[in-house]
Amino acid sequence: MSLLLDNQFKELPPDKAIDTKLFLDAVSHIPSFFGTCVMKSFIFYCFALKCLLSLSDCLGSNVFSVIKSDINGNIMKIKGVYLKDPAKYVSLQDIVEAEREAHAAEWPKVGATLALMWLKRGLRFIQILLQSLADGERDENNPNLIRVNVTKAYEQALKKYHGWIVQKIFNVALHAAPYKSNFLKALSKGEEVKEEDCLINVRQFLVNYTATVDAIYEMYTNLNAELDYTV
Ligand code: 0SG
Repeated sequence: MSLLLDNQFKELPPDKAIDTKLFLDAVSHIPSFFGTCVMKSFIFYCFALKCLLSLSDCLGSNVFSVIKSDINGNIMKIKGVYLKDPAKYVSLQDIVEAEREAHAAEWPKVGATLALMWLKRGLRFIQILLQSLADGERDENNPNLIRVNVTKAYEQALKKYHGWIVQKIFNVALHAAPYKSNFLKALSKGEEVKEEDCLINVRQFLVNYTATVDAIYEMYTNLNAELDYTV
């Protein structure tokens, strides 16, 4: 069975309200994915770099754990607000609107509104990466690399929010991106699945996932909650 289809996002209702609990359940599986596929390949890359260049402390050895804890931190922050009053915060929009009322001076750079602002960018990155793979976009000279797909996702979802230093860190991480075959195998929970069969699951997963990410972006636009500062 596919890791993605085990953790599918739910279909949105007609008003596109995103149920907070269902959303938190679905995104909670994302950080653990770093332990299976991305981390393994990165640790191998750093080990090789270390051997080759005798680097005592590989520059990027912590990049994926930083990303993992960043995403985890976003999720925990939203969950923390939700658990204070689940009946009040049924949808993500309930949370963002309540914070707008409660923290008018700092909003939207505050609380779960800020956490969701960043989380949605990571989710968009994953969406564009998966969509690009599902669409068969590839480097014809290196068809088992996913760098073109990762770069496309980064440029469209994250780059404009990153200053020079973080963009350089991305370049290091890019070279540690797993091979497509390993990436798809991890999505299939380690099973040997034909690429096309795995991509069928990816396309299926993307239906509700994309609708959810789009709805969060739409909400931020409608509430004028988007910020474009860089880190
Ligand atoms: C398969 C190969 C994958 C390659 C992936 C490369 C991805 C890009 C690498 C870039 C490394 C980014 C590392 C982290 C950067 C963070 O600084 C930024 C900004 O983080 C926010 O900063 C926090 O998330 C906020 O936390 S909050 O919950 O408390 O609100 C807050 O701290 C904010 C600053 O606050 S403020 O100054 O405004 O007060 N984070 C990002 O850029 C998001 C990165 C997401 C990457 C997703 C990659 C997914 C890969 C999936 C692979 C399947």
